[in-house]
Order: sequence, then C-alpha cells, then structure tokens
Amino acid sequence: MTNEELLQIIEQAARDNLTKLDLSDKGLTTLPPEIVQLTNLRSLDLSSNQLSSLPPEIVQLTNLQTLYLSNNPLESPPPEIIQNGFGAILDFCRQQLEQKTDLLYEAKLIIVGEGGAGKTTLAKKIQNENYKLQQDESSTEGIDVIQWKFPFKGKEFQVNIWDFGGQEIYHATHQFFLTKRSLYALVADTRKEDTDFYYWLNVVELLSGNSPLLIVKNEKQERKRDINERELRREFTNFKETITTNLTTDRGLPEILNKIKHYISNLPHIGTKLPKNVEEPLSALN
Ligand SMILES: Nc1nc2c(ncn2[C@@H]2O[C@H](COP(=O)(O)OP(=O)(O)O)[C@@H](O)[C@H]2O)c(=O)[nH]1
Ligand SMILES: [Mg+2]
Repeated sequence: MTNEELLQIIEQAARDNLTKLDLSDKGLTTLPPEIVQLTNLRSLDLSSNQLSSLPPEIVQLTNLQTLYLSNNPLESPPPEIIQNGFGAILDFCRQQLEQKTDLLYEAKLIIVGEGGAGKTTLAKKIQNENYKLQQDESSTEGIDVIQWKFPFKGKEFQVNIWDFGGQEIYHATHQFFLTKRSLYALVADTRKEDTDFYYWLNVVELLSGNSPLLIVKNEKQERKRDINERELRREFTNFKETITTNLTTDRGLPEILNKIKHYISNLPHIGTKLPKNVEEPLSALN
C-alpha cells in the first residue's frame, strides 16, 4: 500500500469515526502521524507490516486500548519496551514527544559601561576570539545585537549580545532594554577613574530583576584598578564575580567565555519548554 493510499484510508476512517481499524499485512513501512485524527479509535491492528518505528503522536489517541504490533521489525519502541505491554509503549512514546519539543537555550548578554571602556571590543571578541583590536572602533550607534553560539547539552546555546553605543544607553527609553532573565557584563575601564561605575551597578540592580552581573576589568596598558569585591557583594546581591582581562593580549578572555557560559546557562528560564506559539522573537521577551 502506498503512503497516499494509507492517508486516504485514515481520512476516510476519521470521517466514519471508526473505533476499530485493521491495517495488518499491508506492507506498511511507516505509520503517518495523521493517525491521531482517529480520535475515537479503540483498537488498531498494525501486525505483520514492515514498521521500524511508531509515531510517538499515538499517545494522543486517548481512547486507544488495544494495539497489535506483532511481526514488525520495530526498533522504536525497542522490543524490550514492547514486551512490557501497552502502558510501557505509551510511556516510551510520551518520552519521545518530550524530547521532540524544543527546549529554550537562548538568552541575552547585556554589556554596559562607560563609553570607550571596551564594550564593543569585548562583544566582538566573545563572538570571535580572533577579532583584532581596531585603532578607532567606530562608536556604536544605537544598539548592536550580535549572536554567539556555543554547544550545550547536545544542542546549541544562542547568546544575543546587546552592545549599546555611546551615550545612547543613558536615555531612559533605552533602559527599557535592560531586561530580566539576562546576564549583565559591566566593562570597567582602568584608564581613568570610572565615574559611572556605581551608576551602572545601581541601574542594573534596579532594572534587571536580580539578574547576575559580572564585572569585566579591562586593564588597558596593564594598568590595574582595585575593586573591593567584598563590599560590592554586600551592596549588590546580583554581583557575582570580577574577571580581569586585557583585550590587546587576550589575557583573561578564555575565563570570560567560561564564566559567561556558566552564568548564562544557569539563568532560570534556560531549559524550560519553548512556548508553542510565540510570535515575537524570544530575545524581545522580557
Ligand atoms: N590598548 C588597548 N586598547 C583597547 C583595549 N580594549 C579596547 N581598546 C580600544 O579602546 C577603544 C574603545 O573601545 P570600544 O570597544 O569601542 O569601547 P566602547 O565604547 O565601550 O564600546 C577602541 O579603539 C579599542 O580598540 C585594550 O585592552 N587595550
Ligand atoms: Mg561601543
């Protein structure tokens, strides 16, 4: 029987509200997921075919009580499951379905800090470790969102890096973009006394719903700057760690990447189910 013919049989059976369907010995190699249209089905005979897998969607046939599967080279579910009976088969299919639905492995990394501190350079180095420092990195206008992906639990984790330009981020409207369930990196400059340092700590604490914050000390010209971590931690509960880098020599860059991976993959929404009908881009979710 061709797939076409099979689909026609299923459609006809759905129209007839069949409770029993005999598809035994029809030379079937696959059973189309359309079978779930047969919502009244109580008994389904699939014996003596060439089925190597069952569509896990059959769990949606809530009235199904009897399933004949003998004489099929089934691998999914495997014979060990099948011999445990109908309930075990349904459990297996349910698990298969769970794995099919996408888990959410996407989050924002929001880079803040004073103009010239090295935000854009950091964003580009995260995305591409071989990125070369630009003599005069053209000042970002508005917001640049660049993507960085890393392998995670057999899938891809997508990080949307938000890089704010110049003075833009100080505008109240842009602070709207400082969202919850994101990771924050505050780039601190060592050239001068960074007067906006506390401003950023306060703004992020206020608007980020306790999202974690990392401080990236960019030691340009190897100049050091002391940050009293213990005091900061007392004052800002979302402050996690300070990481020191020099973006000319890439010192500290691997550690930055590791910490970002760690904190971003531990954000509370990570690994939850993708809502089925999200139409706006996830990165815009607050
Ligand atoms: N020498 C040196 N220059 C750097 C370093 N990091 C950034 N710069 C330069 O400093 C300037 C400002 O950096 P940029 O990333 O645009 O800062 P932003 O305004 O915070 O985005 C650029 O010309 C960069 O090339 C560094 O570690 N060492
Ligand atoms: Mg910039």
